[in-house]
Amino acid sequence: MNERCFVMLKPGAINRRIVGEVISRLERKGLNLSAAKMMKIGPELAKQHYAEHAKKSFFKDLVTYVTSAPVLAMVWEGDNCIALIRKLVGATNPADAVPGTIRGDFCIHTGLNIIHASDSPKSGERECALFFKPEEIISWHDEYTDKWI
Ligand code: IDP
Ligand code: MG
Repeated sequence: MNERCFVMLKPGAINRRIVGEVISRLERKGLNLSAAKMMKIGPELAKQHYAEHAKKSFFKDLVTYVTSAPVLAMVWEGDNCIALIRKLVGATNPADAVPGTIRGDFCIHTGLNIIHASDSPKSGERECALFFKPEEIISWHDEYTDKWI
């Protein structure tokens, strides 16, 4: 179980009081939460995090949105967890996100889609390292439940 996914609940998730609901979905899947912190991120970190989108038309609005209010930054772990989490999160555009997915159930606008999740193991490692010090990520196992998940 060494794949790590960086998940960030964007300001809308905090503001709308659905943090518990979203975390609950990832927990019920059987994934392990190994780091979490509330952060008010600044433009530097936001730009680094979304560097791949620097030239896109929505970049400025995206940085403004994620720096506008607190976010919840998290690391989740589990076998194949990036693909599993992306499936639970749903398509980027809420209009394409299937009901039952997080974006399918809680979002209307692409630019306000409430949750970020890494899209590959490589970006997972990069993003976890950007937001957390190594000692802040507490990987854990439970012999009893691991056997059943
Ligand atoms: P992802 O979050 O599903 O990985 P990306 O393409 O990596 O999607 O885009 C990062 C974020 O940028 C999206 O979650 C969304 O908030 C925002 N975004 C992407 N495309 C658009 C767009 O066409 N208009 C407005 N915002 C966008
Ligand atoms: Mg992305």
